[in-house]
Amino acid sequence: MNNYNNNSRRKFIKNATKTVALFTIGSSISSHFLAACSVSKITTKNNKFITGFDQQPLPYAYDALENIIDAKTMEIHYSKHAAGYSKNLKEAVIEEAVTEKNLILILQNISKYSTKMRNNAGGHYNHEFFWQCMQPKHLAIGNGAVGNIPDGRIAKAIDRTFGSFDNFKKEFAEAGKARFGSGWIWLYIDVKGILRIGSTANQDNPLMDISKMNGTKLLLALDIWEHAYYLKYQNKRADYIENWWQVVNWKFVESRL
Ligand code: MN3
Repeated sequence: MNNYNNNSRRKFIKNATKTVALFTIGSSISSHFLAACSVSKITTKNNKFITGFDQQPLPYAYDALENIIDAKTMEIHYSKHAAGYSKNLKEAVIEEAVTEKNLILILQNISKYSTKMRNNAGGHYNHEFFWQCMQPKHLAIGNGAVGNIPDGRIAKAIDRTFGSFDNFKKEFAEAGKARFGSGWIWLYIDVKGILRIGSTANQDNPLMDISKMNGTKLLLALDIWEHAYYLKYQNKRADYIENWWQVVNWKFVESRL
C-alpha cells in the first residue's frame, strides 16, 4: 500500500514539475513554436540543465491523411525517422557543451556545433513543425468543394506577396522540383519581415545561422525527403506536392503570422 502511494506521489510530483517547466518555457519564448521544445530536462556537458527534446504526440491518427499521405508512410515517418532525430538530438545535447537555453536558440547558433547536432536539431524541429502544418482533409477550408484554400490574413499576405494563391503554389512546387536530393520547402518570414519561399537541403532550415535565407519565423513546411512520400508516390515528387495542398492546416499557418 505504502509503495503504491509513494509511486503515485512520485508520479504526481514528476508531472507537476513538467507542467511548471512547460509554463516557464512558454512565457519566455511565446512567439516561437513551442511544441518542438518539450518538457524533460537534460544535463549538458557543462553541467547545465536545458529543456528536453521529446517528440510530441502526432496531432492526428496515422491514417488521418489517407489518400494524400498513406498510414504506413505516416507511421514509419513519425515512429522511426522522426523519433530517431529526437533520440540523436538528445545524445548530441549531452555530448556537446550547449550554451543555449532552448532548441530555437541552438538552431540560430548551429554553426558552433557538430554535424550530428545540425542534422538532428534540424531534423527534430522540422518534423515537429511539419506535423502541425497538416490536418485531415475533412477539416479543409471550403469543405473540399473548392479545394483547401487559405482565407483571412494569410490569404491576403500570400496574394500581396506572390500575386495569387496559384502563383504561390507554383513557386512553392518549383522550389521543390529544383531541390536535388533530400530536403524541405518553406514559407517563412525573413529579417526584413518579407514572406519568402525557399528550400533547404537535408535537415537544415531557414532559422539556422548557416543558412543564407535569414529566416526569423517559419510559416509552412513540406518534407520532400523520399521517406515522406515514396510508398505512395514513388518517383512522382510533383504529384505529392500537388496533392499535399488538400491537407495543409491554413489556420495553423495563419497563427504563425
Ligand atoms: Mn522526414
